[in-house]
Amino acid sequence: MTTSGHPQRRTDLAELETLAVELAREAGEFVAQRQGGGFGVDTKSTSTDLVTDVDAASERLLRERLAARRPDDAFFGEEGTIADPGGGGRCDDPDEAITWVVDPIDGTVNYVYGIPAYAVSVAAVVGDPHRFGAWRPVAGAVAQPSAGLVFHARSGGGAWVQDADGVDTPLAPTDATSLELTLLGTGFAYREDHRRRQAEDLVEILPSVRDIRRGGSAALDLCSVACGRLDAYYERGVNPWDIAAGWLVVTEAGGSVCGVRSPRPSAEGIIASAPGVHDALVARIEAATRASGGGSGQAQARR
Ligand code: LIP
Repeated sequence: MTTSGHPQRRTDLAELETLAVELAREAGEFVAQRQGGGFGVDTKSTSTDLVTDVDAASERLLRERLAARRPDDAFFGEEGTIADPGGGGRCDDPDEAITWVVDPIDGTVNYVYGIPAYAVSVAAVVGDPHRFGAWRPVAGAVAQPSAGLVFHARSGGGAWVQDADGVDTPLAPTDATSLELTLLGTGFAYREDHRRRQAEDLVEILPSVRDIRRGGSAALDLCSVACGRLDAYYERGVNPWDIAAGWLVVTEAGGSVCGVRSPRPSAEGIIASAPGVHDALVARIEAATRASGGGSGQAQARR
């Protein structure tokens, strides 16, 4: 059993992981049943930043389940559900304060277009998830409903993918060591100025790697690095709900994760990769982003 060290409140990280798997799978099945059906679609930060009635309903479902099962924990959802029954005081101790950081549908544009590459991400984090650099995941799960899979991990417990029959298989990144042979996933923010700068970054990076893949879900891209479907992934302007669970799945699988010019993922972005290409990729991305004008200017909010 993986537990934190606090003598009074021994949080069982395995219990958090099991709960994350159960809820990610339930919410994943909930949204999959509704894809292709009639649902309302609205926009958020830009005309291309979509949210559906199903995103909101999935977040309500996850909030209800977690309020019942973990009533003292905080909640931070992409679609605006924020709860903090413990009254804040976020610290780095899993026994003091857990916040559930949730993306009820990651890859909403794919979901609306009927593309199967979307996910539900459920992560238990310590610290303050409203401030990049001030939090870290300790357990989490990413459901890929179209494949019946749930990727999951907890600190110190390794990373796994569970199939529709509940059978767990361990995850490992590729043994890539050459940047020129690196298959690199990426994504783009919604704001026009950020997208232009991100495209300028790619002009510098693309000639240095094998090829680029743009899947449309940060959570699935991170899990792809963890299981070797990608050698690496980076994206500028991500949000905590996009990456919280996938970040842990990568590191527990033996992959490497950092931010852009920071040791932890930040509003500037996230870089995740097989360990053999990490240093070369980080150097390449940081050189490219300096050439294109530095940071994506991301406040931690919808991009
Ligand atoms: C998505 C991210 C993806 C990014 C997309 C979108 P959403 O999250 O997971 O990496 O490139 O533009 O932001 O908005 O579907 O939850």
